[in-house]
Amino acid sequence: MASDKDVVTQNENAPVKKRGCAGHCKRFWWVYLIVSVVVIVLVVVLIIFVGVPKIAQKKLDQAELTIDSIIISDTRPTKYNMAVNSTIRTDGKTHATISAFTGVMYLEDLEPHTPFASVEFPETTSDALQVVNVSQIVEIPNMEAFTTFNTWLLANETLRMTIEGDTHVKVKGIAKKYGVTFKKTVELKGLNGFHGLKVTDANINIAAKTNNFNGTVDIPNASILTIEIGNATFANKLDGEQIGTVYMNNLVLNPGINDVFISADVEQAPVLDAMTSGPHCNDGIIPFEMVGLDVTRDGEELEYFAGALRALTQAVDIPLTEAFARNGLKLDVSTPVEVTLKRRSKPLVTIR
Ligand SMILES: *[C@@H]1O[C@H](CO)[C@@H](O)[C@H](O)[C@H]1NC(C)=O
Ligand SMILES: *[C@@H]1O[C@H](CO)[C@@H](O)[C@H](O)[C@H]1NC(C)=O
Ligand SMILES: *[C@@H]1O[C@H](CO)[C@@H](O)[C@H](O)[C@H]1NC(C)=O
Ligand SMILES: *[C@@H]1O[C@H](CO)[C@@H](O)[C@H](O)[C@H]1NC(C)=O
Ligand SMILES: *[C@@H]1O[C@H](CO)[C@@H](O)[C@H](O)[C@H]1NC(C)=O
Ligand SMILES: CC(=O)N[C@H]1CO[C@H](CO)[C@@H](O)[C@@H]1O
Repeated sequence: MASDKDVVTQNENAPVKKRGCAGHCKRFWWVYLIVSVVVIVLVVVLIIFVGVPKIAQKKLDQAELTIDSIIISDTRPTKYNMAVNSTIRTDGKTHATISAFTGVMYLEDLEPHTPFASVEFPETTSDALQVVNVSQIVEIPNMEAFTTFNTWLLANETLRMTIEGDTHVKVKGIAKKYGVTFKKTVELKGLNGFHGLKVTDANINIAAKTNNFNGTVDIPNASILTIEIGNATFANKLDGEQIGTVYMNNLVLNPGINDVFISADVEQAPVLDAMTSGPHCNDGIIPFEMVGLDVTRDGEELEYFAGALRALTQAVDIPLTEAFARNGLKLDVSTPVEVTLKRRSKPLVTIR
């Protein structure tokens, strides 16, 4: 290198003889040859060691990842099975192979970025459309991080998740593999606090103290996740006081509307009070609240779901007039309305 530089420098400093070029070129042809070879080698080396990796990284960054569905199943206290069906789209102009790699997942909008899962991604190519489906056991690397992910998934309308891992790209025609980073942030729809949840069927047994309520809840799942939760229990609250326990056994949330059977042990006195006096005696729709207590599966605690359900207070309005009527308790909900109307000088309407 040093001698080449010297030669070039000499050349630059040499007085410019415009007419004597032919002779000069003949004498120093070997200098030009060496300089040309060095330049070509440098350019090739730059392309291979700087250009191609940069292009490879850029191409990888431009690739688009779509998560089509995620299934969380076989949930155990410290591990579960995660299946992900995803698609990677590129412009399809490069021919390259991306090595298999371990990708970690974390919430993009929560610092510090703490992985809640680690997933093995298979080797892929840079074809315009790549389907990447994985299914594997995930050992929970950080319980708090996974609980937080579930909390956000449950509470938020959307959440951003990043998948990141170091891998290698092999470009067709070049033997060398280049180190690149796979990093994609996707926006997932969350369960939005079960927004839109409603009880479509309610049954009461006024003669019993336990297991005296059951019904069907429609739980909307706006997300693309299927989650096997297990046996979940909730505190049933009325005016902020716990008056019972709600059970949802073998709870699995699928994308779309989920009809879930619930049963409960509920203290009847506060409910009867609410049905016969106070602001809800008119319509018989009682505004309960549900807060997560526990989640178990085959008797084992699933802390990462329980923590998420405890963080959410879910309002549930339950129409109870018909359920009481079926028990022979005709709580004439129109009575208080009539009383109000009678107090006025002329009755306006009769609400039935
Ligand atoms: C991925 O697709 C396959 C085939 O349609 C299906 O059997 C599997 O359950 C899907 N996995 C997920 C995570 O949706
Ligand atoms: C991968 O998932 C897609 C849906 O996302 C499905 O259509 C395809 O059949 C799956 N392939 C395999 C091999 O599971
Ligand atoms: C998601 O919900 C959590 C609380 O449940 C909140 O602290 C966080 O800011 C939300 N994040 C986004 C991105 O909405
Ligand atoms: C629901 O409750 C009603 C009234 O107590 C009862 O007759 C019915 O058997 C219960 N349904 C189930 C599936 O337990
Ligand atoms: C839920 O509880 C019921 C009744 O105790 C039990 O039969 C069932 O196996 C439990 N389900 C799970 C997923 O643990
Ligand atoms: C009520 C609701 O949010 N339903 C959505 C549940 O998830 C499916 C598929 O992800 C959507 O199509 C529904 O609109």
